[in-house]
This record gives sequence, C-alpha cells and structure tokens, in this order.
Amino acid sequence: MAWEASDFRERMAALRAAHGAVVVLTGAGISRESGLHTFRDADGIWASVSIDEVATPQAFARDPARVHAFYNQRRRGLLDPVVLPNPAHAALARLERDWPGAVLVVTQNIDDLHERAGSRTLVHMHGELLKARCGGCGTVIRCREDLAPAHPCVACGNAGGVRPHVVWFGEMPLELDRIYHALGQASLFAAIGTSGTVYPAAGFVDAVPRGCVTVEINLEPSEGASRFVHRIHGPAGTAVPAFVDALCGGDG
Ligand code: BJW
Repeated sequence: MAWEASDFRERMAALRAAHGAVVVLTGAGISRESGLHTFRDADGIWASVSIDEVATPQAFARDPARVHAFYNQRRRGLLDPVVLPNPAHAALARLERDWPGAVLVVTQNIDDLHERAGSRTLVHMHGELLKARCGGCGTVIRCREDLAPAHPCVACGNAGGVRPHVVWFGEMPLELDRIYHALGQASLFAAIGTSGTVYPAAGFVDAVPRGCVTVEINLEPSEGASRFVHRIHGPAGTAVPAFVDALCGGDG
C-alpha cells in the first residue's frame, strides 16, 4: 500500500511533528463491513428504492407513511445487535486519541457507529437516524422507536410534522460552517468509503489549502478519485487501520 512506502511515512511523521490538522470524510462504504448497505453499489439501497420515493422533502409531504416505513426499517436494522463498529471505525477513534493535532470526522452516514467506536469530534452532515425532528418547531429528540405520521411533537404538540432527523436531496447539510472552517485549516484530508457523487461532500477535496495531503480510501476508484493525491483501493476494515498506523507511526 502507498502508506507503507517510506516517503509517505516520512511525510506523515513531518505532519505529526507539526501537529497538522486532519479532516476525515466518511461515507456508507465504511459501515458496509458492519452489515449496513451502501447506496449506489449493485446491492445498495437505491437499487431497490427510488430516491424520489423516500429521500426528498417532496416525498415526505406526499407520502409520509412511506418515508417513515423506509427509515423505520433502517433504524431497526441499525439497532440489530449484530450491527457493530468495525476496525475502520475503531481506527478513526484511535486516530483522534493518538494524533497530536486536531482531528475532525465528518460523516455522511446517519448511523451511530463512529460514536460507538469512540469518535467524539464528529459531524453528522446528513443527520442521524436515531434522532427525530419536528418540522414545525425544529425540536430534535432522540428516537429509537418507529415513527408514524400521527406522531405528536413532544415540544409543540403538533402532529404530522415529526420527521427523521436526516438531510434529504435539496436540503442544506448540517454544520457546513464548521466543516469548511476545518477544511480550510487541514494539513491532511482523507475521504473513506464514499462514491463522491453527492455534493457538497464530493467537493470538500477542492476546499482544502494548497499543499494539504489528500487521500482516498475506497473499495474502488470513486467518481472524484483523480482529485486526490493518494488513492488506496481496498476494504475499509483493513485499509483504514493500516492508514492510521502509518499516520500515527505504528508498525502497520
Ligand atoms: C467501500 C466498501 C468497503 C463499499 N470499504 N469502501 C448538480 C451538481 C451538483 C450538485 C447538485 C446537482 N444537482 C443537485 C445537486 C445537489 C445534491 C446532489 O449532490 N445531487 C447529486 C446526486 C448530483 N445535493 C443535495 O441536495 C445536498 N444538499 C445541498 O446541496 O444543499 C445546497 C448546498 C449547495 C452548496 C453548498 C451547500 C449546500 C443534500 C444531499 C443529501 C443526501 N442525502 C442522502 C440520504 C439521506 C440520509 C440517508 O437516508 O441515509 O445521504 S443520499 C445518500 O448519498 C446519503 C449519503 O450520505 C449520500 C452519499 O453516499 P455515499 O456515502 O457516498 O454512499 P455510496 O453508496 O454512494 O458510496 C459508497 C462507496 O463505498 C462506493 O464507492 C463503494 O465502492 C464503497 N465501498 N464497500 C470501502 N467495504
């Protein structure tokens, strides 16, 4: 792998000595080995469900029961005891503990596997499956149960507006100011397990300063692979621990 090369390790040692800031973007591929589906692979979610049916505000307005059913099923899947963080999630939590500079994990995933693995400095830019939000008053609550259209908001009492706390197409992703601020300071940017098709996340690699080391880790070249300096193609569960070893000066 590229990061077993001595020049990559030397570059990482220099970044470590300088306490360089790290931003890691993750996508559905990092949770695949935990048993969760990706979106755009052959067996992915969009192969069996249409985006227009479940992942736009218009879909929710048209048929909230259908959209709730889709997210209820995914929430139950996430809460299945067999779904656990894998070595890639654990490695990123270790990076946050061991790296001497700032580390921000920005995930497009709505699962909670990064938190369960121990990541603490984390942005869920596309929301969280284990939360619900009132479309009327904006109150966000924890949610481990099924939702239904008649579900009343605990804060304002209105029924009908409670929705999954997720970002659908056409909606603004969350905490973008914080993300772009971190990208603007990054010495290292890594994108892991994302197809690079959904914006603005797909454009983050272009928002880092000149000289920032950029790394793609994905099962196969993503749509934006050519925009990264280093490209590692393999399963996240083995590639990410090796990458973190190289960053932190471990034996790999
Ligand atoms: C492995 C692996 C293993 C497998 N190891 N790897 C035209 C141009 C530009 C933009 C637009 C445009 N028209 C419309 C837009 C905007 C639109 C957009 O990007 N559309 C594109 C489709 C063109 N974006 C939006 O609407 C966003 N909002 C927005 O833009 O607001 C305005 C704005 C503009 C500018 C600045 C700021 C704001 C909102 C996007 C919301 C996305 N929502 C979803 C669903 C909701 C959450 C949920 O239900 O889970 O989020 S869609 C879905 O895609 C989900 C994901 O987070 C997202 C990204 O998918 P991801 O993670 O990349 O998964 P996959 O399946 O695509 O890829 C997985 C990869 O892993 C693959 O490559 C595999 O090979 C790999 N893999 N196993 C390593 N073991």
